[in-house]
Amino acid sequence: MTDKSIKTLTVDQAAEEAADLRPQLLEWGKQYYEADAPSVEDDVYDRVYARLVALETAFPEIVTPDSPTQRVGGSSRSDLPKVTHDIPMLSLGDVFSLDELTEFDERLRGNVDTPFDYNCELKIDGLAISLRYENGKFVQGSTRGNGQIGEDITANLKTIKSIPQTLSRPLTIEVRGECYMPKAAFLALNERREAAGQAPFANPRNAAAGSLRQLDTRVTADRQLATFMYNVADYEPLTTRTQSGLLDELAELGFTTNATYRVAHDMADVAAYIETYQARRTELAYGIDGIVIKANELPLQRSLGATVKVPRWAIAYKFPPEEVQTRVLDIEWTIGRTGVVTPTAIMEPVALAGSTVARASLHNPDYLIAKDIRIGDTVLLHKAGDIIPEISQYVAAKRPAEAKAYVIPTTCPSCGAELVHLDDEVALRCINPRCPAQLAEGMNHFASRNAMNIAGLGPQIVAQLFDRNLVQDVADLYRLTTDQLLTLDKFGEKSAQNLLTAIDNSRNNSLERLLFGLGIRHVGAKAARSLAAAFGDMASLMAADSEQISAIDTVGGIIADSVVTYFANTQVHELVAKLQAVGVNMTYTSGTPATNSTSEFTGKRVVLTGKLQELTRPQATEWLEQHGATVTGSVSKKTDLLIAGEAAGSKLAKAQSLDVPVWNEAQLQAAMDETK
Ligand code: 3BD
Repeated sequence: MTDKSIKTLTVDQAAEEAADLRPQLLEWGKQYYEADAPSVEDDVYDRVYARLVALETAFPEIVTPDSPTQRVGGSSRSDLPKVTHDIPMLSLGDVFSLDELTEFDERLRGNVDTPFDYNCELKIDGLAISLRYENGKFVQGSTRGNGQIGEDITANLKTIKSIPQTLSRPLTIEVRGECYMPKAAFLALNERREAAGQAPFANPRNAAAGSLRQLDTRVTADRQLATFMYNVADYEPLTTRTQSGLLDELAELGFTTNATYRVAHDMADVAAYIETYQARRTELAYGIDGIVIKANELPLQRSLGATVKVPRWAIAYKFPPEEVQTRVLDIEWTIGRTGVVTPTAIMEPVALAGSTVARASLHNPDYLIAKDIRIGDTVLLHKAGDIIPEISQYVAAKRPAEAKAYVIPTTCPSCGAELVHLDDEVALRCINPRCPAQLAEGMNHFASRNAMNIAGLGPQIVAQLFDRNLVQDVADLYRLTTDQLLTLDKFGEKSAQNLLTAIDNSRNNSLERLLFGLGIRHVGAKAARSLAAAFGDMASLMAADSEQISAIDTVGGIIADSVVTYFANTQVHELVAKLQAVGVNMTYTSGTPATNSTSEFTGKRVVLTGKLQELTRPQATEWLEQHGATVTGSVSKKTDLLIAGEAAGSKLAKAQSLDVPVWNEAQLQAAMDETK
């Protein structure tokens, strides 16, 4: 579906469209609570939500009080239930220099009669969370929200390994800390997202926030989130009476705490701590944006109390952002799979926060114009979230006299077609379906892991295939010969053979991989699977109308319209015919039950947890689904079987508490052998 430009809509049309979108969004939001219910891809939700916001912004008179856009706080991406923090989660005052820090210290010492220590902690760049335990059992987890009211993210938090389900002592206690995404997990996640044609996250903090508000907790589980806990709502249940002791006691209870804390007697100690960790910052596996100092005695903290929002007994010292100057040599435009053209600043390479940086995204033309960055400019460069290079501004004093305002291209740098803004998008797009750069990106997506999974076919090879005119579309991949591949850079007999085998094997993929790989707008891996399972083969899907498609559970009108629009295109028909002619499978085979059409798994709800040794998760899932099981992400009363690998944690405990049968990996393998 191509959304109509909002400028051309009448109020009535906008109201009508908004009225269609709202129940869909509310339904998707609702599915989230029913932990086991699979729902739509996040980006689909986000796009539909964004469309509704755009409609309501253009026509404020059409906003209804029950619109999903009207929720308190506004920032929540779905209808997460609210949680009131009985003891509020405070904010933290911050300072940016040692002088200001010393002022804080002097003011505080002036108000306290006796000498006291500080506890110094790293300030983790994550999201504050609160975890409630009753008699040692994890019962509820929430975001900080505005400090008074947060959101219930219990189901998501239960997927995080460092959060204990059961404490080593049966305390009733509320523990607070930071949830974050390690740098390595963040980089790997963004790589996967880009390979799949999804927008990368701007920094680990956003990635962590997005991961905690997933509709599908299996996605959260995949995101490798971690936690450091550092506070309790009320220290009464603990035995310790110091902040440093509190960190030790939390660790004994089973929480992960950050081991780098240090007790400081005076400002010289604090300054030494700051110096140490400012220098080690880039070596740390997680982002930090400063340090926090806290009066170490808990009763002293209590007697000092808080002003409106911030405690009198603690302060954050924010690191000066590590910033360097470098020169912009060029602005490069890259074209994504969907035709979005993105500017990137190419700079003189500089060392910055642990790596050499030569490129920074300028995101879109509006951003570039707003920052007024010109070729030849000297710019200030820092790392957002400690990791993504970002230009903060140009240095006016160093602007060369001849530097001219950058002229945004009007034509595609790859194919020369005119660039356009669709709807009210900030993004600039090339809408030529034959644009080689887009075709190359489309081929990368086609080959990616969740699509046709052609190992070894990466962007560099794809670019060469197009450059040498060896391919024009994805069907041409299946006609490549060894001799042709031998003409590519660094290709020998062996690599050519491996790639041909990988391409050849992908012919037999089940239909959902092909559907996802085609890159139909709004059709993510999950929707592709539902479509393939419901229609069984490509021809049936192509013959279906929007109504038939949207009749499928979990496939909404937006996806249905998009599928119909896609298959209405004659070029698409030609491509499908060509794929068929080269022998690419067009039927759904994943869900076909084995020869003995019913098995002990038919209709069973199964959950996998822990680390499997012999099988991979996807293998186990695929086999179970082929044998009629539904594999879900979380254990509930409805779960029929939990399969627990090594180091199974909370899900195992929950299954045991609900009397859900539990198998180990060997038992699953035995069942697999039996049905062979
Ligand atoms: C950290 C408050 C106090 C308990 C209030 C002293 C502001 C986010 O590693 N201690 C830490 C860290 C954060 C903290 C406290 N200790 N508050 C702390 C913190 N080691 N990041 N924060 N927060 C947590 C916040 N978050 C969102 C919006 C406004 N404020």
